[in-house]
Amino acid sequence: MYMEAIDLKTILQTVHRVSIFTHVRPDGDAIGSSLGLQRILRTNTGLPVYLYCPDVIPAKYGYLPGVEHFRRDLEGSVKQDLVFVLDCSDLERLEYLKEKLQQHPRLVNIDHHVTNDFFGKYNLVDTRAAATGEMLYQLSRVWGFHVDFEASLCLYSAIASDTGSFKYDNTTPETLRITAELLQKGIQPSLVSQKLFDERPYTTLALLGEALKSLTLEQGGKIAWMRIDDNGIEKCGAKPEELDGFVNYLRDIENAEVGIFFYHARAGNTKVGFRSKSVDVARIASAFGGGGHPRAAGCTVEDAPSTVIKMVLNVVYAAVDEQQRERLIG
Ligand SMILES: [Mn+2]
Repeated sequence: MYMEAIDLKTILQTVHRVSIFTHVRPDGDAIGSSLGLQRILRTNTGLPVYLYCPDVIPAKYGYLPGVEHFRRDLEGSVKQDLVFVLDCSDLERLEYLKEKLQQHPRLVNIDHHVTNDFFGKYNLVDTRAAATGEMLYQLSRVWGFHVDFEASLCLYSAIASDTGSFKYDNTTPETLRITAELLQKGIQPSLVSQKLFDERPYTTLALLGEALKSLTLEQGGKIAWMRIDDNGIEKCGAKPEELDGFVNYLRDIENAEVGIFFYHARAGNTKVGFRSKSVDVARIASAFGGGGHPRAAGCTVEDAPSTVIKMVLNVVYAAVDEQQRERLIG
């Protein structure tokens, strides 16, 4: 990482502009890293730094300084720029924005995903880093650049976001050492965690209340599920995207192995979200044409709502049964 960091510092002295790109459906690391790097480069080099993301930035990140700088379309040509692509395992993550970047002679790939395909001219990939924000702090150190309060708030938010508030296993001693240095700039951890994890619109809570009315436990509490439809969402004055994360409450129920959330859309399909503690739900979702990770997956099924629920529950019952059997044998 550091060899490349030194080359990059030299390149920074020869370019007139910098552009920073980050991925579609941006998360706290994508947004915080981009804003942090923009701030660090602006204050230490005086160069103009442009920020691009193919999606709208969710409103909850509005507290981050400079968040209004993100654009969805290119500002002029990026041919002569030094280009940073942050938190992306491959260029596909930039969707339509990737076109101007293929074969770019000064493309810098900074990322921490194990699946990174080294698409850059310069590749700073550290899979042990908890967040891209953590890598950027280290990079600023190597460059000898000052990280001010605003940049620290952005990088702290990036790290807090990707570590789930420092509670996932990617949180290393080095993560906490870097976080300690960021805190010294005057960050208020409670404010960041409130914005990133705790605060939600009133309508989201009303919607959760509505969905909870359908909460059902099956198979001795090993399966927990609930459902909602568009009428229920409208009744609460909420939007479908506010359902994000509801399925986690189901998995978090004591003794539940699998949580399933059904959203019946007016268009006639049902979006099914799965979370599990030990059952492979990616396999279940893929049986219905969906996919995901072993502990978090989803699919969309076109059938009558009650039929979808019955079909999905049957498959989950079988998977939970099979796992119980394996436990008894093993
Ligand atoms: Mn990340």
